[in-house]
This record gives sequence, C-alpha cells and structure tokens, in this order.
Amino acid sequence: MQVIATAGHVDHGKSALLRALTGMEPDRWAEERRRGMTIDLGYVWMRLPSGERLAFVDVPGHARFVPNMLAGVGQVPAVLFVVAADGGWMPQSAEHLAAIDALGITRGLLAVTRADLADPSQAMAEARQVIGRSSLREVPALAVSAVTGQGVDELVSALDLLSASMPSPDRTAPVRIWVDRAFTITGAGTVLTGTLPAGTVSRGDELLLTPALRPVKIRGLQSLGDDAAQAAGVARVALNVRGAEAHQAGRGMALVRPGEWTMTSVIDVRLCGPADGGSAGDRLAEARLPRTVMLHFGSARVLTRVRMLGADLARLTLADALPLHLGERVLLRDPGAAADSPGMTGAVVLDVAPPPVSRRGAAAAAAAELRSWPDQPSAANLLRRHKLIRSADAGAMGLAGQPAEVAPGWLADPDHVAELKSALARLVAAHAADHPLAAGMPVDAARAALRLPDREMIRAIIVPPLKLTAGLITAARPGEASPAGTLPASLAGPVASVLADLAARPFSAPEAARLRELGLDNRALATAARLGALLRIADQLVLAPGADTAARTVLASLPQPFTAAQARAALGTTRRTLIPLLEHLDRQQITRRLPDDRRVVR
Ligand SMILES: Nc1nc2c(ncn2[C@@H]2O[C@H](COP(=O)(O)OP(=O)(O)OP(=O)(O)O)[C@@H](O)[C@H]2O)c(=O)[nH]1
Ligand SMILES: [Mg+2]
Repeated sequence: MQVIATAGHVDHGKSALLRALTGMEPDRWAEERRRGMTIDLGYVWMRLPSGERLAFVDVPGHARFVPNMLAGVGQVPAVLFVVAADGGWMPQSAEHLAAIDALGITRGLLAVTRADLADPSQAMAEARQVIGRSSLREVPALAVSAVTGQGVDELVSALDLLSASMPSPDRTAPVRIWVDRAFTITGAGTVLTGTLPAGTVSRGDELLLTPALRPVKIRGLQSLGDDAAQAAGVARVALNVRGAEAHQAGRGMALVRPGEWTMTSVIDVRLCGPADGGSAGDRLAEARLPRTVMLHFGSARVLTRVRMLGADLARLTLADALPLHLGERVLLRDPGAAADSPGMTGAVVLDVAPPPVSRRGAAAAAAAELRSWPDQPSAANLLRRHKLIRSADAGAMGLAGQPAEVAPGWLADPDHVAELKSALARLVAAHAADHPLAAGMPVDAARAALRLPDREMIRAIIVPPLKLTAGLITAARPGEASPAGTLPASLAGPVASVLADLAARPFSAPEAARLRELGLDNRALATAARLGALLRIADQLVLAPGADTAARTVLASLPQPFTAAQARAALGTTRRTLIPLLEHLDRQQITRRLPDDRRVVR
C-alpha cells in the first residue's frame, strides 16, 4: 500500500476527483456535503491496476483550514496536486505548495481538473512552472474531468507508476503513528486512525500515546476496512485500543513504540533554504522567523518559541513535547505572515536533546558547532557535542550507525575518553599525595570528581598504570618510595614538631601562632601537604596524614546521621578544627551532609 495526499485551492475539484477515482466519499461530514466543501481530512482508497492499493488523504483547500491540510500532508510521502482548468494558480495553490516544499516532499502528480469547463493548457503550463521550482520538481501532469471521466484512466496509470516508484519502507523501522481521528465504536471501544509510514504493528502490541505516554494495547486492527492481525508501513490503520478513551486521544498525538523515539520539547534545527537553489541565506534573511511560530509535524501543531543561534540555525522550544528523531523535517508557520507570503519554512532537526545556551556566547558557540553538521547528523557529530550518550538514548534519537560502546550501555566521544583517562590519572596521583596512608582512591570519589554518570564508565577509563582493586584505584608502581620521604630538610624539623603536637590530640589542629613560631607559612604547609607529610584541611589548618581515615572510624561508630556537636565530642576537638574537618570529609566523600546539616558516613 502507498498513501498520498491531495493538495490545491478550494473548490478546484480534489474531492470530486477522488470520488471519480475510488467511488468512495472523502467528505465524511454531513456539513461538508451540504456546503460542498471539505473542512477536515477525508480518507478513501482504490486498487491500482498493478494490484497495489493506494490510500488517499483528502485535504481541505479553504484558507481557514490550512492547519487541517498540514496535518494531512504531514504524514505522507507524496501528493496529488490539483489545479482547476478554469481557476488557474490561486493563493492556496501557492500556500499548499509552500507547505509541500517546506516539508521537502519530492514525489507527486499534477492533475488539472474541471478540464470539461475550460481549456486546461494555460493552467497546466503555469502550475508546472511553479511546481518545478519546489521540492516536487518536474511532475507528470494530466488534464482530467471528474464529470466526463476525461483523463481519469490516464491518471490511474500515472498513479500506478508513481506508487511503483515509491520506496517500500523498512518493516522493522521504529513505529510512530500520528493520530488523525479518535472515536468510540459501541461494543468495540476506542478506535484511533492514522498513517503508519514504516515499521510493523500487530494485534497485542503495547504502544504509548504521546505526549502523556499513556500505555495502550492494540486489541484489534483494520487497514482500509479489512481486519488484519498485522500491518506494515506504508499503511492507513484503524486501531482498536485498550487503555485510552476516545476523549483522551486526538489529532496531534502519536502512538509510539516504547524506547524508539525521543520525547522532546527543545530542539536545535537548521532552517531549510528553497528547493530552487539560490542562497539559503538570502531567502532566510528576507523571511526571518518571528519569535513565536506554529510548528507542524505529523498531525501535530505546537506553539513554538524561536531563538536564532546563527544565520540559519535556531533553538526551538515547543509548548508540548513531540516524539522526534534526528534528521526529521518539521514545518514552521508564521500565523501572522503577510497575505502574499505563505510564511512557511522547513527545518531539519539536528539535536533532540541540546545542551543549554544560557551562558554568554553559548548560542554563537552552538551555531559554530552545528554549522558543519549534515542534515542527518552522525554519531560522531552528536558525541562530540554531548561527550557521553547512553546507547538506549542514541537509539531513541534515531541515530543511525552507532559506534561501539565504550562501556556497557554507553557511547562516548573518543577525545573525551582520552581526556577522562588523563584526568583520572591526575586525580589518582593527587589523591595519593594528599593521602599517603590511603590504599588508593575510592572509585566513587573518582566517579564523582569526574562527574561520570555511571560506575561502568569509570571502569572503562581505568587503564594501566591505573588499576582497580577492592573499590580503590591505584597507580600501580611497585616499590615506589613514599613521597613523604622527599620532604626538604628545612621542613622536616617543623613538620615533626607539628606531628608531635598532634600525637596527643589528633583532631586539634595547631593554632596559627604555633605554625608561625615553627616557620610554617602557607607555602611551606602546601609543600608539606603535597608531599603527604601533613594533611591540610584548610589554609592554616593541618592534621597528621591519615587523620581523615581515623576520623572516619570514630564517626562511623556514632549513631547515623550525627550532628556536628556529636562529632565534636567524639573527636575531642573544637569547632575551629571540626567544621573544616567535616567539610574536608564531605569533599573526600567520606561523609555526606544532609539538608538538615547532620551527616552520615558513606
Ligand atoms: N464540471 C466539473 N465540475 C467539477 C469537476 N471537479 C469538481 N467539480 C465541481 O467543483 C466543485 C468543487 O469540487 P470539490 O471536489 O468539492 O472541490 P475541492 O477541491 O474538494 O474543494 P475543497 O475541498 O473545499 O477545497 C463541485 O461543485 C464539483 O462538482 C470537474 O472535473 N468538472
Ligand atoms: Mg474537497
């Protein structure tokens, strides 16, 4: 099956032509038939001579119903463009073509209708010329009459050729069905209809209804009026679902397979230039987007805030989240555009989870980075920007060709991994210098210091000479002398005096006056600390190396969580040392401070 939408100005004969082709009535509403005008989308189908079935989404031509037209054309890969022989090219001909162009639809046919009422040649020549400058380019064109039947057989043959030229989508592709109708059938329950562009749905499948991600189960399935156990895209489907009432569902929502799409309300996009070449910059400079636009995608339309990042790059903030993939093309419409301009721009999605651009210069930096990206961003593009991405998230972004995981469940930018490895080596060396008595750096402390989201990631960057034993990371250099041994002679005496002072009261740091008396200024203290001869918990506060580990043992014996007063009593110290010591322990991830200021030993 293939699905194709109509397009064209009001009263140019779209619905009449579908009636002539299919024998079915596309105008579903009594009001539409009474007024002789399509208001909402209609759905009819036919069997082509090749045996293939072709479904049509009939759209309204009236200017007031452009949003409905966009919901119809937003789901299909091809259009049947209708221009009346006696009407010629009209405002909604132009507006519909602008929408098709913005969405980047490349397949279609031109039918010049009402050919029994006027010579079609002029309307045809004009339409072909304008359409030729759009994404549709050269299209087959035929003169037809729904009344006399002139040209209808030729149109059927042309539709057969068009249908045969359309690709058969991947049956295993992610599933997303934009809902175009939701209603209740007595005895059966909720029915949702839409176009399945690719992938397969089966009776019994569990899908999620966006944006609330309400789980629904497919109880029954019909395609073009026939019951089926399964449907593969492209297909029109009517799904009888359990889990949602008809009033809870509606046009603009989508049924998606869990984990296959990113629900997002912030995206980075590249605005698309015109199909007829020229410089994209020219056209965009002239059609600068307003701050607020309506974003149309699938059957959805969402109020959207625009922040330009660069000439043709923008950050869009959507009022409601949509299920999107990278590289998809959305349509931005300026509802206040001047009458002579359709105010429609296509935009291709470059990032579905972009980092914030609140810092000064962040927008320009984002534009500089995105500028070089292709319309279908690669894993390398995304990883360079995000550094780390969960494999599952990459799948939900629609990232094709995922690289190998660096750790179970994680993809990473190779440069970032190299940076992480050297940062870890530096951390472990610094930790060893600060804690000469410690057996190694706790793996969780390293993970926190590098802000890694997962323990698996830290394991992946522990490479020789680093090694992981019993939760501690060490730089394995057997036989290496203790760094404390290298203390300069000028410091050895004073440091020994400090350690002697501390022997009796290990958690009472020597007073500043005492340090001055010993000639230990800030620089000397820093050197001693770096060499592991002293533990420096604040500028003028030093304890013996290992005092933090000793404090941990004392604090661990307290009822958890404990207060500062309890810690002070247990450690036999004063607030002068206690508070910097506790803060040091927090930083070392030995203790954790709770919101009520109590602490626990980790
Ligand atoms: N003589 C003649 N009349 C036609 C032909 N096609 C359509 N009509 C008439 O033109 C009028 C409009 O036709 P529709 O098919 O409703 O037009 P439409 O494009 O679907 O209009 P909207 O859906 O409102 O945009 C109707 O009165 C039709 O009977 C044709 O080939 N010949
Ligand atoms: Mg109609």
